[in-house]
Formats: sequence, structure tokens, C-alpha cells
Amino acid sequence: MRLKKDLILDHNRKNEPKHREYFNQLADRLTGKGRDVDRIIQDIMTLQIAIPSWALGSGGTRFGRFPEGGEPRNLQEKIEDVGLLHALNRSSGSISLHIPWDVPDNYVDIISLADSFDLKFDAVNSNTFQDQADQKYSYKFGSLSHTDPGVRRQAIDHNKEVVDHGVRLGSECITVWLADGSSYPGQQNFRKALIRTKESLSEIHDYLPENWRMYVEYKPFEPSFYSMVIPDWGTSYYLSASIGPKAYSLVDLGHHLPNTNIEQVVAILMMTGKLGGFHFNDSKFADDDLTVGAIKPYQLFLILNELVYGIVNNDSNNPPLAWMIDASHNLKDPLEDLLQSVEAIKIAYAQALIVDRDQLESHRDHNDPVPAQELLQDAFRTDVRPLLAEARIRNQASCDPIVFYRDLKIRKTLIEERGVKTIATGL
Ligand SMILES: [Mn+2]
Repeated sequence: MRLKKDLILDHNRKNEPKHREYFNQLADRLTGKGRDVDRIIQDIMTLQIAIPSWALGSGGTRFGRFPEGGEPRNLQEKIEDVGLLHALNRSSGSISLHIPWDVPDNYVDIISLADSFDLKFDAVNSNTFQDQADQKYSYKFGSLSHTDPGVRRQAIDHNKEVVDHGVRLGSECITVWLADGSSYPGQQNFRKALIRTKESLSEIHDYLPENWRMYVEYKPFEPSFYSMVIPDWGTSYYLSASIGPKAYSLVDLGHHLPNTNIEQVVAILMMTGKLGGFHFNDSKFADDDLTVGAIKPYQLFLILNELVYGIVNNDSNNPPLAWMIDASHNLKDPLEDLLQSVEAIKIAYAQALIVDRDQLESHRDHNDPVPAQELLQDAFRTDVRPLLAEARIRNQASCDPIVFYRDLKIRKTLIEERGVKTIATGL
């Protein structure tokens, strides 16, 4: 399904007068505080958040899955779905593929299809957390960390293959997330497992083309119950710092134990120049992967506040960040959930952009926590949604994507095109 631009522009024309009223009020207020509103809107317009191919179908739990219908049946339809999102918000201009779920039949056709929706290929992702039908060795007891060199070789070769696919698509980075770990005390030698992982990752790192980056993701538990080989940001930093210049850490919001100060993790990783990518979601306990900002929007704002600080004060030459959503849509239409997530990230981003940083530093220098908190919360409590709507209108996207999506009955059309019982590959 391909959205006609005229429909979007008509919809915007109808809603513009009301929007203009809200926007002018906010713009006046921000201008009065010395903020450059046009510059902020430009930054909001430019920010792109990648959509992973596995987020386009309904998620679920290990107990069950309740699909919406009309899910993409193949890579072409996954690209069409991200194309739809991008047409609606002009903020989701790339897709992140997962190999082997998304191996293209024909690279030229796939690239030109993505081009036709103005989409690029974000990070490619390897998969050694499950066994494929045609593979020789099992990953039951690990992959890049496995005790058997044969299993490690198979996992390394798979990652190199993923890089090869990415090169052909024009991607420039690979994300490695390992399920490796142990489920029982005594099962694994922590040190040896980490050293083997480092050696395997080094070989993949050295295989990367000159302009590529490798993102090392961490997670404190699951699927291993007792220990994960890369459980936290410290281990991920150790690996990325010791492996080489193309290796970086990747922070996934859901991959932290409760009460972890993720904004501080972000600040320190950016200070070291080793924050490569970011997976956005929200979670109540751990890896729930819910809609971004659904539960803890203030934490999201504090994280974006550190990201924006790190982008503005980039002394350590941290590379541009790969921003991606990594969420599971358990009860919602996946496309609506993704629209909500992108919106939540951009709201927190806009709130971070309006923070008066000089004033904040002055309160910090004077050890005065009350005005420091007031200043941050004033930004957080500002309804910046008119800035986002204005950015979308200027980008010829929909001023109100979810309303427009429902008015057009897009899910119904997708179900008519693809069927009720379709299941996205990889889910
Ligand atoms: Mn992730």
C-alpha cells in the first residue's frame, strides 16, 4: 500500500487553523525565553528513527500471540510498511534487517523498492540466539562464547555473512546481541566465556569494511537465567574499547535492571566516545519492550537530555548515533504503536532541545538543586506537541498521523490486501 501525498496535504489543510493557534502560542513563549524556534523545528525535522523489520508484526509473550491481521508476509511488505510510517511522519526513514529472516532474493529490486519510499538500510542484525534448520552446530550452549571452536567458527561466519548482506544493501553497521550465558551456577567460567567472546567479536570487527561500525548490545538476563556473557554497559564498554575503533556500545532501554540510572550510563558512554546506538522502548520490569514513553516519560526525557548534551558537547568525537525502536507490540496495531513510539522519542527530544543549558550549568556550579530541578521539569512539562506537528507539516507528513491512519482505515486495507492470518517472518 502506498499513501497518496494529496490525501495527507488535504488532511493537513483541514487541521491547520487549529494547529496554527497552538503553535503560535508556544512559539511566542519559547521565543520570549530566548529559544530559536526555527532551529528547534529543523532539528526535529531532521531526526530519523529506524524501524526494525521484526516490529511490524504483533509481538506477544511465550504464552501466546494475538495477531492483528494484514502483517507483512515478506521483506517487500515489511519495506512497504516502513514506507507507510515514513510517509505519515517523515521520521522513520530507515529499516533495520534481521538475518536470516530478511535475506533479499534480489538486491537490486529491494534497494529500488526502498528508494521508492525514500528509505535507507540501517544496522543489520545477526541471529545466533536460535538454531536454523540448515546449520551444523547448535547454539544451545552459546555461540560466539561457546567452548567448542567449531560452534564459534559457525557463529563468526554467520556474522560475516550478515555484514556481506549489509554491504550489498548499503548498510554501514552491524548490531550484535548475544543470548550467550549460563542458567546454573557453576555451568560456565565467566572469564573464559568473555575472552572467547572478545576473540570472536575481534574477528568480526576486523572483517568490517572501513566505513562500518559494530554495535555491541548488552542485557542483564534472559534467555540465560543465571548469567549473561555481556550483562551490562561496563562489559559492553570493555569489549568495544578493547576490540577496536569500529566497535561501540549499544544501549537498549529495556536491557537494564529496575532503577538503573540509564541517563548516567548514556552520559558516560558518550563521554568516552563509545556510544554507537540506541534501542528505544519502555519496560516495567526488564525486557518488556513496550511503547516508548508509555510508563516512564520523565526518564525518557532525562535520557534524551543527556543525548542532546552529548551531541552538543561532543569533545570525545562520539559518532552520530543510530536511533532505533526495539519494541514488541502485544495488544496494539504494530504500525500505530510505532507511530506512538516515534512521537514519544521526538517529544522527549524537543523537550531536551528547549532546556536552557547555560542556566542549568550555573545552578549546578552553585550546588543549587531546586532551580536545577525546576528548570528541567519546566522543559518536561511543556507541551511541545505543536512543535512536532509543525515539523511534520513542513516535511509534508501528516500533522496527526494516528488520526489520519484511522480515518483512512489503513489496517483494514492491509488485511484486505494480505489476509487476516498472515504472520510476519521472524515472529
Ligand atoms: Mn535491542
